[in-house]
Amino acid sequence: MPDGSLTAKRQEIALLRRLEERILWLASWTIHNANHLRESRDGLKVGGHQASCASMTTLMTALYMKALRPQDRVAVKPHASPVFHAIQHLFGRQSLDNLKRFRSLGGAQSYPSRTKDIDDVDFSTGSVGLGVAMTAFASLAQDYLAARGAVKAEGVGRMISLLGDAELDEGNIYEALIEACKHDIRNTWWIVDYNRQSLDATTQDRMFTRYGEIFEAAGWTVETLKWSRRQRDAFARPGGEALQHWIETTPNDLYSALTYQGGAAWRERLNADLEAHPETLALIAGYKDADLAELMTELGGHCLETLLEAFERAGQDDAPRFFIAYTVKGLRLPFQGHKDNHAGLMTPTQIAELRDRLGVTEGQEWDPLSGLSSAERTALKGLIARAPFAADVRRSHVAPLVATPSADELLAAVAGNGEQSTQAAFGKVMFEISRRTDEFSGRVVTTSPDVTVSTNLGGFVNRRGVFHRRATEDVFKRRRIPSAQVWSMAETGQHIELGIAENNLFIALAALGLTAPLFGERLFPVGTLYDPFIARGLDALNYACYQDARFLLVATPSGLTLAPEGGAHQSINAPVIGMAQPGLDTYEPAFADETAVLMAHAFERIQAVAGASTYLRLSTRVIDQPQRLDDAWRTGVVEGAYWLRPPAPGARLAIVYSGALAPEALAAFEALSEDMPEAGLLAVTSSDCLHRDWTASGRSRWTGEGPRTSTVERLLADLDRDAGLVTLTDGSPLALSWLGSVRGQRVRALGLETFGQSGDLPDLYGKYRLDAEAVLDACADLLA
Ligand SMILES: Cc1ncc(C[n+]2csc(CCOP(=O)(O)OP(=O)(O)O)c2C)c(N)n1
Ligand SMILES: [Mg+2]
Repeated sequence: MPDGSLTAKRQEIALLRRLEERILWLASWTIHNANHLRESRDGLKVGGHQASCASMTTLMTALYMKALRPQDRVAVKPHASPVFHAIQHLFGRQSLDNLKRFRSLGGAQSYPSRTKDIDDVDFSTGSVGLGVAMTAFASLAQDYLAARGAVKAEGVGRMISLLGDAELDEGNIYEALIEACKHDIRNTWWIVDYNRQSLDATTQDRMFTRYGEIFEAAGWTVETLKWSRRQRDAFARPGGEALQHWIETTPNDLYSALTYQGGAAWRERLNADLEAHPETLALIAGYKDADLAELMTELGGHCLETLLEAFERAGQDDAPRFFIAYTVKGLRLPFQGHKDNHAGLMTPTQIAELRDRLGVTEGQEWDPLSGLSSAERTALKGLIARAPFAADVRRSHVAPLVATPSADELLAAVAGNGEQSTQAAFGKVMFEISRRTDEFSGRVVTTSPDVTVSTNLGGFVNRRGVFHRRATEDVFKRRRIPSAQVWSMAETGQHIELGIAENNLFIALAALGLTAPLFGERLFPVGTLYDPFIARGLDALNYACYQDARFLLVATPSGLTLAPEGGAHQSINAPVIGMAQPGLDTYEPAFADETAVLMAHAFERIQAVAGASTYLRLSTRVIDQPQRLDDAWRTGVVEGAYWLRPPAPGARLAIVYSGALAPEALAAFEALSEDMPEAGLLAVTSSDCLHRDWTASGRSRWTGEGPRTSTVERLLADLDRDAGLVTLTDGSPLALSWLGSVRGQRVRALGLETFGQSGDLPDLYGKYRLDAEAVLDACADLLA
């Protein structure tokens, strides 16, 4: 390299270092302000993680100021949020006011949030491990779109996760790694802030080198960034080798303790341990205490030069990359390396000391460039402006609306009376979609964790194929072996087959459900799984909803109705999980036509501005379908309930049911109507929507929005004020028992409160008191 460019490079690194110090400062000060300066009204600790931020500032400076391009997307380590906000502030994308209000209402969020932050967060983070997996599935979603020409080659971005080393304990990372390997994903970087400290303690040495081996085994390129330029230079000097060996073999906890104690402690220990190496002792003697401490602690992840070179190398190809960047938690802060530093906050004296050390002017703490010469200010501003990531490019997109099929069109797919199950109806609608030639059907993407066939997605997949970057033929088909499933794989396929890791299903839905804002291309993701196994991926489901990803989730089969499959597969709490999950509308239809109407509704909700995702809880139970006399039920199905048999005015009893137990409710109703012809039978398709609408109508009365009557208030007003309600659901009775609160009517709630077991329906419904007889007993009890 000619001297001129070498000098220019060194100058740039020096400038970047200055900038990095100011990012460290701004993040630290933002946290300090929230905890020590801003008025506290509740006495609660505000928090923020100064040590975790300091561990990552060099990494993030190198990334955001040099390596990142506008099309790249990042999931930031949750507790490095202040660093992210500080950097976006430098880019002019985060307001000073929001930094001042960090962790207060409307201010910068504690952990980066797509929906709550204004500074262009790509992926929300918070629950450690999920953001990591999210980048792998975002990469898969990008591959899917790229294969369709919807993302152009030059627009393909890197999906980057910045993670803490303790985050590597989260099993979901390895589930995602396996899936990523199967799908041969590219353009993914996982960058570990390897400070060897978790929340509680220093981490175990036993995993040392293992992580790299795990990722190499999965086909990733591993970049271990252990040493800084300064260290490599020192190790190259006489006696340096023994010093390097000493660091390499020193346990994490001792290294951390000495990092905390500083130069004199380093010297004492090194002199004792390296007694037999006179050259090394001489080398050490050449350093002043402060310089020695710096030499020992400025690891690869704190060396801009090392990081920039590594990112440059990685940019040469699209192989997935795992960076192990050695760092020190809290580097340059008074609690650096201390095992208890996770939630540590600098005192006012300590932050003043840091301010002076970094040359920030007292009283101008919010000016990130205060105290610098005007030449330096200009140079730093130029550096920020030249960052590729600073380009004024639209990064958040609004995808054009796509015409979705009407309820009538989907109803046609399930027409025909006779007996049907809701799960089969779902399969028929999906099959109908697979036959359509419209834009919508081309944008539907299905996915399932190894239960594609058993959840009735097979028909869709046969026609639309399985997506894979590498095309493969269905060998069974080629060899003419009869099979109902044709599974040829190609880039054109519209089904993403996942292994049995339900957590991955939800992360995949999160990524596929965000393609509109991330890539400007709307997909209509439909994911299926067995209802009880929603619990397996619950945090990931919450994560998907928290980011406002949009999808249709079909969980089937459900409840005790799964009969012979037994207690391990019979879901109980799923309806309540669905009700309590924001961003997800939970429905449990009983009939095929209800299922079709709800699917049309779900597709509309996917792209509505104030829409949501939908969860359909379905069943394999084949039941008689109702004769419809008019279309009034259709609105009710979407709103959450309708009278399958309307009560006479002032009726003193109603049976209320959800889902697969409709025949038992009907049988009880018919038996009852001999004595009580005025009773009603209420079909509840969504206790979730009913409940939300009911609380909203209550609020509207006392917030002065003007009175409005909710659907459930209107429906129950058809009954006598003192009427009794018998509710019946194949799950926790809690899902419907609240109905008694609407008008103060008495309730007997039937449902599952103990684990189920194998059996046939008559036996199980009898034993668990879900049959018509149980309903009639409950009615009698109410009327007594
Ligand atoms: C799923 C989940 N469990 C627990 C936590 C609480 N928590 C936040 S950070 C953290 C560990 C931090 O260690 P590391 O990932 O190494 O980050 P560092 O602060 O050391 O950079 C824990 C346990 C969380 N955010 N998410
Ligand atoms: Mg750590």
